[in-house]
Amino acid sequence: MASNLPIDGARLWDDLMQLAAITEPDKPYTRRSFSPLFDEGRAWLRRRFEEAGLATRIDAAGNLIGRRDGSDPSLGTIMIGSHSDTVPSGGRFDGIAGVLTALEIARSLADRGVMLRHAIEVVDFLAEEPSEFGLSCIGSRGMAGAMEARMLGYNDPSGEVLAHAIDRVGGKVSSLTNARRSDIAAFFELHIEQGLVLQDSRIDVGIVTAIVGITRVEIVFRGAADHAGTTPMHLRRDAFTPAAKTAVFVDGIARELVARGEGHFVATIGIVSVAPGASNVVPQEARIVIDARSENRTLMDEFLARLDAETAQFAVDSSTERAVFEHLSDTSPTACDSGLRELLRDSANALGFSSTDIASGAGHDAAFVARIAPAAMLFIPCRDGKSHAPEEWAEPDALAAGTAVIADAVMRFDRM
Ligand code: HGY
Ligand code: MN
Ligand code: MN
Ligand code: MN
Repeated sequence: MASNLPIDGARLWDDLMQLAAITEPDKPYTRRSFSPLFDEGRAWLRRRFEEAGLATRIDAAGNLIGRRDGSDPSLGTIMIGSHSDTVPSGGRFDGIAGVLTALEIARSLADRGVMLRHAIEVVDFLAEEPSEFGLSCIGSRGMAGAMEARMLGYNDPSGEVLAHAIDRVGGKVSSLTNARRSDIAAFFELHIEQGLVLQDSRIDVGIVTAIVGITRVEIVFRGAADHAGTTPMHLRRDAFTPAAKTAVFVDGIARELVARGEGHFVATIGIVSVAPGASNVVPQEARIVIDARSENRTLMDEFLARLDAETAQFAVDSSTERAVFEHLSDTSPTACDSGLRELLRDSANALGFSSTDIASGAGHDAAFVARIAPAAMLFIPCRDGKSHAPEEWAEPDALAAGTAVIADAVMRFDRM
């Protein structure tokens, strides 16, 4: 039996388009974490949270949280949320769909004067996308007590240190050590699928089984700047050569691991920089960041070991130095809570929506929240599986349907 918490799909859609419009005008849709546009988006969200009667704050990890107390404080908190930052030239749904559907649920409760037994919190997690500091899921990592001291020392190209940036957006790094939450009874995150399964199978919602493990490795090769015209090939210490060999190696080993059929494996080199960066200067330094993902930890460990061995050899072969080989971050595969998945399935059925189990090849804040609370994710279809690009699109009805399913599951959980 559906719990019938009506969702105002038009209000939700209007909010989404308004927040999405806060973007770098010449690179839609870009609202990078820690940027002035991110702050503008946060200010917009905070106003919306407050209009919905939520007690709003920024926690020590820099997460924006809106809270509506429950009737029984002993029962803890039902948390719903996602992130409002984007990748460069990203889309209008990745992240903010999950924040705004959470807000819509809180608003629907407020509109009807419904007080749940649990408190409910709407969350915009800080910097879910890999930030300019090289780290992703900064806010959820902090909330889960998983922020390592070394990470707070990471800096961005401007030289700002992450600890300073978190404080700058309202966090309090000095209190991070006791930021780990223990009161969250359940966490739900709605997200676009960022894949083709739901669209191709014409299924309304995806109930996420597990979230892929992600390891990001930074490698810097250092050689010697030389004249491109007068330096003979055998005398060069070209830093880009080992970097280029690494790119070919990573592509090859990823395909080899996939061919074994022991689970999902992907590897991407999305960041490449060369210094000094002139066509007539032999590169002195080359920096790459590798993003590798798998739900099979053994495959990941083999990849990392071979990457270490091969790139060390590439440096020797090109008379350069592998100056940096650092695991910027490393998360293992995360299973979503089976009880909450069951609730989502019951809610989808009760509301007449088709559903399927689905694994997530994308990383999400839920993977960190799962370290401190039962966590579940609901996917809605996105057109042609496209995401991390301006063409990203989801239908208003799909957004409303996903919100209704989570709202129903929240009401069911609250009554358990
Ligand atoms: O990169 C990811 O998987 C997510 O979109 N942050
Ligand atoms: Mn993303
Ligand atoms: Mn996302
Ligand atoms: Mn996420």
